[in-house]
Amino acid sequence: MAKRISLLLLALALVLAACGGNGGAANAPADTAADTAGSDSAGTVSGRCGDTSKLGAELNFYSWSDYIDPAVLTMFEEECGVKVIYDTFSSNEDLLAKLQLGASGYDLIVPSDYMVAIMVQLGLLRKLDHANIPNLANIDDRFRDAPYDPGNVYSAPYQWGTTGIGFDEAVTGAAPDSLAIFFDPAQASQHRGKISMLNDAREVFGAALKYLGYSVNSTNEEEINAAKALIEGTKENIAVFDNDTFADLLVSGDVAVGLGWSGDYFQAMSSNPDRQLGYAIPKEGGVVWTDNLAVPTSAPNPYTAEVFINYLLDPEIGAMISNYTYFSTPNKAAAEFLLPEVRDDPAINPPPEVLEKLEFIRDVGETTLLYERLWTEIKSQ
Ligand code: SPD
Repeated sequence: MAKRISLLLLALALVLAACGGNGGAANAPADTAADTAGSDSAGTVSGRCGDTSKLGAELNFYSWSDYIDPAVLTMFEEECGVKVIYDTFSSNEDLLAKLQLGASGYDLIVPSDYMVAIMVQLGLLRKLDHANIPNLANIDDRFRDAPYDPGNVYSAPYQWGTTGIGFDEAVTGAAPDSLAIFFDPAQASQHRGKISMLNDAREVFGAALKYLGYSVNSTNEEEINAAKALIEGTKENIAVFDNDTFADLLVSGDVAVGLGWSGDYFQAMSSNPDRQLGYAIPKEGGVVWTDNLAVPTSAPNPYTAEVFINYLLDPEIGAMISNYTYFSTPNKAAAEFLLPEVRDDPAINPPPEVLEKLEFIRDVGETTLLYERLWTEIKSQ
């Protein structure tokens, strides 16, 4: 269904492009930092492509796997003449490492909440020129003043979701609703070798901390060490720590239960309606997150990146993305174009009483090093 709507919108975009809506920019030079002011007086295009005379021929987009409807990339290329090269990373920490290595060539990246804060502090992100992103007006108020970037100075929210329990009820017998399935030895050992966990220190520590009744952002060494002991205690039950294929592993039957990101599990559930796959937000609470569009300081094509951000924040494009990823959209104006199954599922768009139990991962400053050291110890045992 989602794919059919994508194709329809793609066909519409091709017709508009053929009618001369926005000229292509395949021969336009790469834009420069000095070239990023709003529209010029001569050649302004009032459409989804900004001022095409300023667009680069290519845009290097560095994001998570399975995180956009590929039809959106084709549509942008057909409409605006910019080829989007989509490359993927697996974790915020991998993304940070890549940027810290120096000029990455990436024009647009997708860090999560706490990583935006870290990157801003390190001077790795460029301020956004809001004049080039009028669709920021489509963003729901609650995403406008996030503590990691008040006023969206450096970032625009892209998708949000939760971290929870994906399961195959045909194997688990009942729908698990507690983190005990991972951390209670009696329960976890029933699925020995059939459990997956995210390959992400803050996420896995966050789950263990929450199970113990602590904050996912604990900076208390005793609490963090107790969480470490819990993770070590269940390590023999874990088949794999993975951020990219955990939902596929559930589908293939290689794992029976996992800690993973909501939309990835929902994509798997939607593609396998005959299976008893499910997703639950842990009753103890857990992690809620927002991933954001941001332009690295070193981006070769910042203007093109901002035009593409604006394109992604278009209401119909925003809906196309969520209808494909099954993650939630922060784009209020997209709501009317969402598939009912995406818009109305309380596990995809949790009600306030569930959201209350969830926490955003925050930058914990120097304690980050402690989490990383303990994580390395856990992984290397
Ligand atoms: N397959 C796309 C997954 C995107 C998940 N990003 C969430 C990061 C939360 N820390």
